[in-house]
Amino acid sequence: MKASKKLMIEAEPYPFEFQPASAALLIIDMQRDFLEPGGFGEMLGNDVSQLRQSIEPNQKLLAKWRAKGLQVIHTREGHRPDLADLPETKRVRGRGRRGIGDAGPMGRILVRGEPGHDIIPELYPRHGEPVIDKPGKGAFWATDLHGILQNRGIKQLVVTGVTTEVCVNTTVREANDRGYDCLVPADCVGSYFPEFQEMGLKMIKAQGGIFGWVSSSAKVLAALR
Ligand code: TIU
Repeated sequence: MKASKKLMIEAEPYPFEFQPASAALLIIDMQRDFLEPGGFGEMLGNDVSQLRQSIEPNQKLLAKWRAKGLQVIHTREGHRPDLADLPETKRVRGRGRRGIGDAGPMGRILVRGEPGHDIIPELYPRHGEPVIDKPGKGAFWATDLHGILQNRGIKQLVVTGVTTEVCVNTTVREANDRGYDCLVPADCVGSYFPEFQEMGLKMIKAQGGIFGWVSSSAKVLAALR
C-alpha cells in the first residue's frame, strides 16, 4: 500500500481520513482473564459472554490488516509476578474472595506469564507484532507504547478490544491527549454491560468527535478493499 494513500472510512461524527501507512490496529486486552469463564472478569461478577461477540469481528479485521502488511499492536493488562507494580488501591478494590495475584483456574489472576493473562488463541499475536504489558487501564500509562508509536511514525489508531468503557475508553482518551486520531469500530469492542457499550461509544464521538471516531469493522474493511 502506498505511503501517501488516503482512504475515507464512513464514521461518526464525520468521515475518517484514513492513512494506512501511518495507522496501527491497537487491540486492547483480548485476554483469557477477561473473555473466558473463571478469569478476572468473571471474578468481578461479570457475564463474559457479553465480550465474546467482539471476537469474530476482530478476527476478520486482524486478518485483513495482516494481509495488507499494516501495523498491529496488542496490549495485555497485568502485573509482575512479585506484584510490585500493583497499587494497593487496585489490589483491594471489589472486596472479592480472590484478587489479583491469587490462584485462579487459569493461574495467578492477572499476573504476567500465567495462562489467564495471555491473549485468547483466536487473536494470538504473531511474531513481530509488539505486545504491550500494562499495569493500568490505559495503554500509555507506565508502558513503551508512545515511544513505539513515535518510532514507527504512527499517527492514527484503530482501537479495538475490551472493555469499551474501561480499558478502551481510557486508552482512547490517553491517545487523544497525545495527538493520535482514534477510530473505534463498535462491533470490535465489548462491554459486560450493554448500556456502557452504548454510552462508552457515544462519549467518544460526542461534541464533534471529542475523543475520536466510531465506525464498524465492515466500514473499515470496505476502505481496505
Ligand atoms: N473490568 C473491566 O471492565 N475491565 C477491566 O478491568 N480491564 C479492561 O477493560 N481491560
